[in-house]
Amino acid sequence: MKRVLVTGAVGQIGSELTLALREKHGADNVVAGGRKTKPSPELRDSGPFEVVDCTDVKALEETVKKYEIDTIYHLAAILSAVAEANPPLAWKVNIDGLYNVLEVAREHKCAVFVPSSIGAFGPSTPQDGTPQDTIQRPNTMYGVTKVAGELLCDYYHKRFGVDTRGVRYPGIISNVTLPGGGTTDYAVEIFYEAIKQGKYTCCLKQGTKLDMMYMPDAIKAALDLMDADPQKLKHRNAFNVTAMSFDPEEIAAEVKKLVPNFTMDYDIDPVRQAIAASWPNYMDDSAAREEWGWLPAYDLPTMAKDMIEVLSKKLSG
Ligand code: AKB
Repeated sequence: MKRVLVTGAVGQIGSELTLALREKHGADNVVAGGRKTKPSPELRDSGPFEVVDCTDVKALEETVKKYEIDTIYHLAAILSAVAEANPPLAWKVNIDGLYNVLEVAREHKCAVFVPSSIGAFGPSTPQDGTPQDTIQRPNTMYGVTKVAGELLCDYYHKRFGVDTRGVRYPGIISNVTLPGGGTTDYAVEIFYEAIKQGKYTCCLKQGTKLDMMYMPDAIKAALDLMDADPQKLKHRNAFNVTAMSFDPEEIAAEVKKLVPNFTMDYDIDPVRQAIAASWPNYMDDSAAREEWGWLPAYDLPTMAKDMIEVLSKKLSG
């Protein structure tokens, strides 16, 4: 049985991935590691919780030793819009924190899952059908940390034999924990506001297409890649994975089918708009499909239907 540590366990992906890992490996075998934010009662009561700050290598190593961890899902990260507002913090968490995790993994022979992002691409990357291996010259601090992180993970595998694996996540849409400080957050907020107010003000321009994915597929991607036969992996880190691509009008039209009185207007945030414009319209994820059988279950209509159903119940309580 695996002994797992999740960093960033109270975040958008971590809060749901930790529960899925507890289901898979047994609750006591999965340690939720969070910084200061309080865990939800579900996360706190369903298994071990430790205060883990990835920038504190000693505390990180203590937790790995205490629980005899053999696999780390390293989700602690600063997202794109916050990284533009605070580049030193982004460097500290996304680079120094990752370096600490990889060093501890090397020392204690842990496998590591590290998410990269569509943010690892930039304006000179081909934007339509973005290939797995292509130009990566991002012009954001988030992107710089993500490209460096991809390379660092490859390096630790080649140089030290650490079993590093990862995907390039698109925007993740979910209904348990809100994302914090990303460029794709609008695609989550739109559902909350549609139910609460019947209207939403979008910070991205019409026509800004981005890759997106519903949380159940994001979790499946992490679990499936970590279970994949290493012999079949030609790439290891930073697999392109996507499930759908849409722009603000397309998601608004889908929401309107389910909330007929819904309306959307625009108030463009120049920082987020510039970031979004530098990212792919849609990625080619055939390497992930070929090497480890990646196949998403949700598209825009099925995701939107589920989001509205789940959030209608949640927000009516
Ligand atoms: C962000 O918008 O910063 C993230 C991402 C796509 O990496 N959701």
